[in-house]
Amino acid sequence: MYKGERITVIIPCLNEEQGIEQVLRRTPSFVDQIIVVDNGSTDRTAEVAESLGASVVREDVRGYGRAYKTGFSRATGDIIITLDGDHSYPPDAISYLVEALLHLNVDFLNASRFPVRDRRAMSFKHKFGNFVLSFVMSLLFFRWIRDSQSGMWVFRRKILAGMILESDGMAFSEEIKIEALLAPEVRFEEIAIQYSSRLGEIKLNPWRDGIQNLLFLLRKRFARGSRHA
Ligand SMILES: Nc1nc2c(ncn2[C@@H]2O[C@H](COP(=O)(O)OP(=O)(O)O)[C@@H](O)[C@H]2O)c(=O)[nH]1
Ligand SMILES: [Mg+2]
Repeated sequence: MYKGERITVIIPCLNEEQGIEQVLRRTPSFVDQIIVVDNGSTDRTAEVAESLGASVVREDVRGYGRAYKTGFSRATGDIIITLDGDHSYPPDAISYLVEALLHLNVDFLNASRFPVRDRRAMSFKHKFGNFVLSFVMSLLFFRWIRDSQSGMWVFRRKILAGMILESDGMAFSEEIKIEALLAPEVRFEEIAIQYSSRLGEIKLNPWRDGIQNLLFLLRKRFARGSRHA
């Protein structure tokens, strides 16, 4: 509980036994519910997460977006915070982000990884790809967004009811931000966090996921753009 608000943390994991341990050890004690969505891991992710007090939900259908949708269906908090299980996003920033959500009086706060302060955290190729995706999203949706691919968001659970979330893959990250931006009643802000190098093996396939995310943006804009109009 934080200032009267129930807090749920959701972490999608595909073979993150190393990272999830660090993430859970550093998650603040005011968090009421921690959901680890185990996306068919073959390592000790589920055991480690359970032993550190998380509720582990298994989702056998692979996919980052799919894992989140399963996690959301179990969440009971007023405020939801998401992050990767690889310890690249800072669990220490959870209190700062929740405080900022309340202080700024917004409904969706995107934690931006840029500018990246730790040189080892992101390659030039990834920075460039992220820039292109964020730039295109900004142009298509008429709102400057610095980090369309960030996996750390803080938002009021009630806003999910008005969202149409179709992506089961990596494009889920941009989709939830687009849905938040398009809803007139949802106040959206972005705030900087420190991003660091992940533990364990990367699951992202930069070319495949980058191109898919770009195509997804275009489809979302032109196939569904008039929905909120
Ligand atoms: N790519 C991918 N990631 C998944 C899946 N299920 C859960 N994840 C988790 O989603 C998070 C993001 O993946 P990651 O490799 O860190 O991608 P990046 O942060 O964009 O470089 C990690 O915590 C993964 O373990 C899945 O099916 N595919
Ligand atoms: Mg990651």
